[in-house]
Amino acid sequence: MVPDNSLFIGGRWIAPTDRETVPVVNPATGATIGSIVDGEQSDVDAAFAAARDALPGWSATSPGNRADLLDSLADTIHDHADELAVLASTEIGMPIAESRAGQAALPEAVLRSTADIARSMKWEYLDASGSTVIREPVGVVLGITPWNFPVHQIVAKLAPALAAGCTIVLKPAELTPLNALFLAGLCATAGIPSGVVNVVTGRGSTTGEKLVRSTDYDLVSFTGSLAVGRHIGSVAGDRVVRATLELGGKSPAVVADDADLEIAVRTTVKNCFTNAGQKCNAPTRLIVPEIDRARATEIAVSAARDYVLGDPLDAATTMGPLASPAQRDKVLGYVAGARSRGATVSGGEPLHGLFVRPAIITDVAEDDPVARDEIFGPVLVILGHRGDADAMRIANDTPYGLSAEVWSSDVVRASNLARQIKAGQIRINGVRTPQPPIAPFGGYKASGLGRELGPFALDEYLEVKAVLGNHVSGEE
Ligand code: TXE
Repeated sequence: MVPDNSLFIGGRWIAPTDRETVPVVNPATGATIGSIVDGEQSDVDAAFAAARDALPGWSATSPGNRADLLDSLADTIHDHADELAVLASTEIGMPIAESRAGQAALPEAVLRSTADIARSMKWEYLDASGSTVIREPVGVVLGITPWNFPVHQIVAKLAPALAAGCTIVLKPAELTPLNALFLAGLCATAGIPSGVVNVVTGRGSTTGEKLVRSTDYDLVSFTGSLAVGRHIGSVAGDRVVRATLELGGKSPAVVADDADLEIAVRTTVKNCFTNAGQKCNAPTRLIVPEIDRARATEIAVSAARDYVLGDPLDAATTMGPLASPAQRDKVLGYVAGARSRGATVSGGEPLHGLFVRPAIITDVAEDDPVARDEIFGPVLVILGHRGDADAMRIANDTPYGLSAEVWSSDVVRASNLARQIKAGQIRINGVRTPQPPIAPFGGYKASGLGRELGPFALDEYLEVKAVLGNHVSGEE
């Protein structure tokens, strides 16, 4: 269903013959599983032209019809859930159970909930001032996505964009382009009109840069690193084009002194090590009462030792490889750095290929790089606090603000703590994955701009027009 070296533009597979190709590699085995073309300027122009041509027809379709097509795409994803999950595990190395939940079931749920939101939204209404308020699509969207949750991250952009009446050009990560192309095929199967969804593959520094520098889009929605997000945001800002940015995190899991330490620590380890820790909202800083730090470390170390690393397609595997040599080297570098600065490190050893044992690190300064930087790997840092106020200080002492977790046996206390944390999504007492499809997702501070999922996501893709004076003659 995914032809090699092809782009999906204007509802057709285009296979340019004069482009550089980039291999797609299974990180668990090192085997090449396909290849993609590095899209050139002419591909970029063709994709935006197709999206621009499709815009008038698609935006004129009624919100109800668009919602029906999103449901149809959800049905199609449901029918192909196994293929999507296997492809995600093969491209990124994610254990198959995680792929099924996050790369098939969650995208399906996001599409269905977005369709419901579109049906119940007030697209046009008369407000108290007598103005007619009209919601209109922003226009052509450029969506640039990373590799860590390849299907979900695309659908989190595609669903609200299409519901709003926008058309989209997608540039998936070069590590996981096959998922995006497969999804494009599913869009066609679901009956989404030609040109509404287009996929241009290629590397970030080449194809991505050409897409971002184009003047043919009206909104860019990016998920990825802070550095690239800053760059894309500045290009968009310069052109006064809307940008939504979903960037990194260094999320805290705060454990109050009345929490069940064992459950809190074990759940945090599990949440942190999903997808081998390559998760922007992973709780990577476990902040426990200082008096409990040694015990918390023991529990975490024992939980980390239970991980079974191996073939992501084997149901017994609980952790796959890291996604690329760059990710593995980054993780090993941080672990070695912490060790050299006197930290106590358990795990973190490289195994064969891109496999790395999960690491639990403690006895580090709060401003140590392992406690401050987004590592994006299976590394959990344990810090001690001296009461709720101190825990809040540590939790908020980060440039990021994507998510957080709070643990307390007193729900009122937990909820008070949640309100004090500057982050876009906070989970109390292990209310956990899967991400509810309508809970807003996005960051405070350097974690980004805007929100994905739920009604707020739709607003990102809509302009609001107020038409004042409803008298045909123009009289008062
Ligand atoms: O991300 P990039 P990478 C963080 C995480 C990870 C680090 C590097 O810390 O270790 O980023 O990962 C495209 N113009 N996150 O290098 O480079 C690129 O092709 C246009 C957190 O993979 O940000 C891909 O499609 N596009 C994060 C996408 O941007 C460009 C998820 C993301 O790649 C571009 C991923 C350019 N100049 C990484 N340069 C999260 N928030 O979940 C790159 N791209």
